[in-house]
Amino acid sequence: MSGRTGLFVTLEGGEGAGKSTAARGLADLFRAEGGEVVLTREPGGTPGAEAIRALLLGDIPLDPLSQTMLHFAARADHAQNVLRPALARGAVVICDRYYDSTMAYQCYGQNVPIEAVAALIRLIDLHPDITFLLRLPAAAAQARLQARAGASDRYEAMGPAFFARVAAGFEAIAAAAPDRVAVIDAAQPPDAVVAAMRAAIGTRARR
Ligand code: T5A
Repeated sequence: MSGRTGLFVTLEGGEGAGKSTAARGLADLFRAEGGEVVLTREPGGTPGAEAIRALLLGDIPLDPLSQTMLHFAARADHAQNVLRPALARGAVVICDRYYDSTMAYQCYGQNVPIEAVAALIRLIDLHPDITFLLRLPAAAAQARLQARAGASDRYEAMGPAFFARVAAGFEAIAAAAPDRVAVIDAAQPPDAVVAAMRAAIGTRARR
């Protein structure tokens, strides 16, 4: 992207893998090193995208293709109004989920055609410098979510077969893009997860 000098980091994985915890830890680490850090999430990150998030995580029935288009509607607003400007300013941008989640949840999980999502990814045309796939066995993720009380959203309410397809999707994405996607053992303590991410970033050139 023209004028881009920042670093775009995304975190991916299943429910309860520890993405939000790790994203906060990584942001703290970069802030301590100096420079601007933007910590954001998808779906969400702008007022419009947060409104779409409420619809997506709510319980109004929505066809999977409709969900896909809503995820990209939110993403387009987020990319245009938060991600691109922050990267142009030279910020480190840490985003909790991005387009790999659409591939994993909507394509692998809900049978939306991969080519449809690939076309939308090309349309947005903003790619992470590095993506962390936080890998955690399903039983461990379930234990973490049960320990954290709260109501289930649209996706958390899906069954184990759905989550197995999503996990397989993330593994396929990582295998297909080893230069971009780094797999992290998310069963480690939070500090170790953050340290592993920071070490992986340290070996990659900033644009
Ligand atoms: N979605 C999203 C799509 O279907 N398509 C898309 O394109 C996109 C972008 C978003 C939902 O939308 C779907 C995917 C999601 O279902 P969300 O609330 O943002 O909803 O969902 P998650 O990203 O899954 O958020 P969670 O909070 O459920 O999981 P996290 O962020 O992976 O886990 P976190 O950090 O909140 O931690 C969970 C618990 O584990 C503990 C934490 O303290 C917390 O209690 N924990 C650890 N415990 C031990 N060791 C560690 N290393 C730990 N890390 C965290």
